[in-house]
Amino acid sequence: MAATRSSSGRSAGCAATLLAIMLSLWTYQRTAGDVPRSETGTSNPTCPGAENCYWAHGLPGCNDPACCEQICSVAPFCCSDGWSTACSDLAINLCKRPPCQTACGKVGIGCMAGTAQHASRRPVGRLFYFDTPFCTAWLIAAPNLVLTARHCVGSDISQIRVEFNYECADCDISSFPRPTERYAVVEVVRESDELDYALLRLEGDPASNWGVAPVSYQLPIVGTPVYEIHHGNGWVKGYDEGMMTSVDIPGACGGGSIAISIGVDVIATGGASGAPIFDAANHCVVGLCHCGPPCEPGHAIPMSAILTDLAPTLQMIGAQTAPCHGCDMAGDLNTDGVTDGQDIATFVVAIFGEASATEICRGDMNGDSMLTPDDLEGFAALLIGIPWAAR
Ligand SMILES: [Ca+2]
Ligand SMILES: [Ca+2]
Repeated sequence: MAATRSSSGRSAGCAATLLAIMLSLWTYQRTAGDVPRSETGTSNPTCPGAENCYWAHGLPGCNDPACCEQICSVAPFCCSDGWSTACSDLAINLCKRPPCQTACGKVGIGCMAGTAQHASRRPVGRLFYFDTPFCTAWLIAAPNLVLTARHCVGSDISQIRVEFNYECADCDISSFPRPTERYAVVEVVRESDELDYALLRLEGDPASNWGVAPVSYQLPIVGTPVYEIHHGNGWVKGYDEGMMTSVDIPGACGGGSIAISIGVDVIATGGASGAPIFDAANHCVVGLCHCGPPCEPGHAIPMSAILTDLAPTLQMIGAQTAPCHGCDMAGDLNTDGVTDGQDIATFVVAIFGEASATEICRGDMNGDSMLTPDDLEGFAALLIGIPWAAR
């Protein structure tokens, strides 16, 4: 979601960056003197600490020994008083971050491999402005339409790119992200300040490879379990889950023109703006990440409002969004409305290949949120008409 929109948050970030540059210059001058570390006596007994270096947690030190030493040598209060936002900003700027580290301590999407949540990730990309990762965007209609937050769209659209596949295959933060594909934005099709969204057209046909996310016209009720797939901090694709906590009218985060937003206790942080919020029951997008404080619960714009506003435009340009099939048709993997023998081939392909979220939620007969050969027994029972109540 958005970085906090308050001016104090923004100026604090700038000040931290300036401080980081000054401190790194100072560190460079110090190390240029070639004094061996063992003779300086600066090794800090607090390092390593218990918590991560890249976000504030209030405990002294952080868990990467080299990074902890480095930061506390230039900012001793990080090891004495506690790891504040100033310390995590320094770490982000000065330390060598593990390539598969995700923002705010959230789960990397690779940790979800095999689940329907993981299958929802492919249409989600990161948005660049002048080669800086800035926000999250996702494919909403074939062949090339993406949705993001309006406040993510800079004035020079020739400098906007959307990159897919910046994610890690598993939970190992020291591994390396997958190869990516980047697409230029060629047109802003429609945008709204009131609903903080922008519909962008990319070059080419990215949807043929990355798919599109199904969208829901329903306003979810408070308490609905949701999850978010995001590029918080502009880092590798992360995952966060929670629930819808409120319906807010008018908008949150000081956005006076915002018509409606929903509260969600999934993260709001810089870079996650524009991320899709999925309904955990049917894996359809119900919200667009809008604003909130760093690494804290925030606010989303409901897709029901965005789609109502977008419908005439989509109709005019002949773009079709993916309908929200949900999980209500158990066994109907080819989504033709009936569960019969024609679903067998799709079922087998989905088990042994990469299943879509719809395929997983319709084929997961034993209720473990995964599609595996263990689900075949329940599927067979369904086909021959034996009641199956495992999920
Ligand atoms: Ca079927
Ligand atoms: Ca299963």
